[in-house]
Amino acid sequence: MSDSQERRRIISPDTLRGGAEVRTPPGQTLTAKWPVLHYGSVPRVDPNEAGWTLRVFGLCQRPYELSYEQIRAMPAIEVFCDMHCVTHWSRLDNTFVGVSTRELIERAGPKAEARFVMCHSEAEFTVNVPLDEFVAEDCILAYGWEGREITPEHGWPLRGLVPRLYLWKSAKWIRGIELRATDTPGFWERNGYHMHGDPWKEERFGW
Ligand SMILES: Nc1nc2c(c(=O)[nH]1)N[C@H]1C(S)=C(S)[C@@H](COP(=O)(O)O)O[C@H]1N2
Ligand SMILES: [Mo]
Repeated sequence: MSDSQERRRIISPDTLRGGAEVRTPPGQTLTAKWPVLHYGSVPRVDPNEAGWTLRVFGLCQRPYELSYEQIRAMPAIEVFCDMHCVTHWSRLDNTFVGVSTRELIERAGPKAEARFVMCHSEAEFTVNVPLDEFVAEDCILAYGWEGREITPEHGWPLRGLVPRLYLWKSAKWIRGIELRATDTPGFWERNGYHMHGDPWKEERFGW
């Protein structure tokens, strides 16, 4: 990872709500461990293989692809945030490292009609997020957690991180970001999860 002294550090606003109790959304229980949850098996990903790219496409002026090397050469951002899973666990005080979603999106020149993103991952996993929330300051594509590389089961080489929504909105093994005019359900949303997923409103299931 690059020199930590040069990193911009972002504090996710939900961490500033108060003590642990106040910071824990309704219906959640705190855990010190970080559970692993996903559909299917952990994909084997070699990001330095020729075929691996992160693709930004859809409703934009300049769709593009980046190699993993190019992503790791971008300015690294540190995000301090809490994680809230729809299965009722929350983990406070996490420090992730990665690259700014806002920077990635701006580089593509989104068209005025673009209002949502669909994140695309390995094994055809998808997740939908409103564009304005996806480019929030505390959203990154992450490769580090607590001073180490994120493990493959948590989404290495690259995972989305949208701290203000339930953790299912944070796509592990991400490979693409699609800009869209309309909101379409992703993988878990098609299986009954909420289209938005705000933990403070308990937007767990149903549309
Ligand atoms: N690619 C992919 N990303 C995914 C999922 C998945 O099934 N596939 N599940 C989501 C769900 S439901 C949760 S709760 C979080 C869990 O992240 P973690 O295993 O790192 O705790 O990943 C999210 N990202
Ligand atoms: Mo989940």
